[in-house]
Amino acid sequence: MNIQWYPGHMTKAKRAMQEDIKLIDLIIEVVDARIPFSSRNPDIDELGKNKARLILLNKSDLASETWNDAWAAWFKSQGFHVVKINSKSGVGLKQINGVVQEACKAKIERDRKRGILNRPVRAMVVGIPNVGKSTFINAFAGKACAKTGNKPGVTKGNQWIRLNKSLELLDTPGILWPRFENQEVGLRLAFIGSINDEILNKEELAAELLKFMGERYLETLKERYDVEPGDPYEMLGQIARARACLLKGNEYDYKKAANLFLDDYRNGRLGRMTLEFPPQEEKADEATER
Ligand SMILES: Nc1nc2c(ncn2[C@@H]2O[C@H](COP(=O)(O)OP(=O)(O)OP(=O)(O)O)[C@@H](O)[C@H]2O)c(=O)[nH]1
Ligand SMILES: [Mg+2]
Repeated sequence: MNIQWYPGHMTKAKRAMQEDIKLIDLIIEVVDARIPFSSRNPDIDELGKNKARLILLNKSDLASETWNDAWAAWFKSQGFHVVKINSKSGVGLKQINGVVQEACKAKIERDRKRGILNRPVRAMVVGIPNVGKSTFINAFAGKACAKTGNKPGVTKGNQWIRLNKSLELLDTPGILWPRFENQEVGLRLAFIGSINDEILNKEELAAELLKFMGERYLETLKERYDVEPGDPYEMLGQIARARACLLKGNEYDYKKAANLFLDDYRNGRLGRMTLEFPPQEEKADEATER
């Protein structure tokens, strides 16, 4: 399966971000803790050069805690400020104000020297589609200011949200990049729901996720769907059987089983599952957490 999704609205959104970057002190990059590498848009480094940087490991409730910590340590070692959060429950949000002040220390000091008092930090919240940028902003603001939804492409344009006297946030539409250098990246983005489902073959996608999980998280599959390791399409058939996804004549409904399985994964019903690991530590641990 060759995955590519770069609709026109993303080109426009990127241009709008390039315009607004002049006003910005800090880039807050929201990534999905299940795929912290693949959910980073390489264009953001270019866009954000010379800006203070903060990475939010969001949806940390859907990824393994051990790996969340390993990723946080890795990003720190690369010079980023990092906070792991769950925007749905609010876990982790309290730390953010302090980290923002720390990340913007140089700017605050510069302002002070010029006699500018209390100019708010302006932060642009960026990331690929569906990682939870708008949910984070709402949770952090304590009220629903930005539209959210469990599909990619919900936010359509840039929107300023004045949080308080010391911080203003700019919500932006999720953007991808024109060509995935590696198809594994495209697949993982599709697994977590950052690619428009309408352009995907869901059965093939489910088979790919089953292939991966069969290697790393087989116990989970056995427990939930009574699946035996083997050919991914056979495994999908076993899910159809376990979940009574049947067509007329009792044939397996692979499409329905694929949708059900992907939906279970995306919503964390299979437990906390990290899909990629920081460099060096790839082989170190096989742990799953439920
Ligand atoms: N489990 C879990 N779900 C989350 C979390 N944060 C956001 N979500 C869900 O993820 C989905 C996408 O959230 P949005 O805030 O609309 O994502 P976005 O990044 O603004 O997406 P676009 O505007 O489309 O780019 C929603 O269904 C949220 O409820 C989290 O920390 N944990
Ligand atoms: Mg949004």
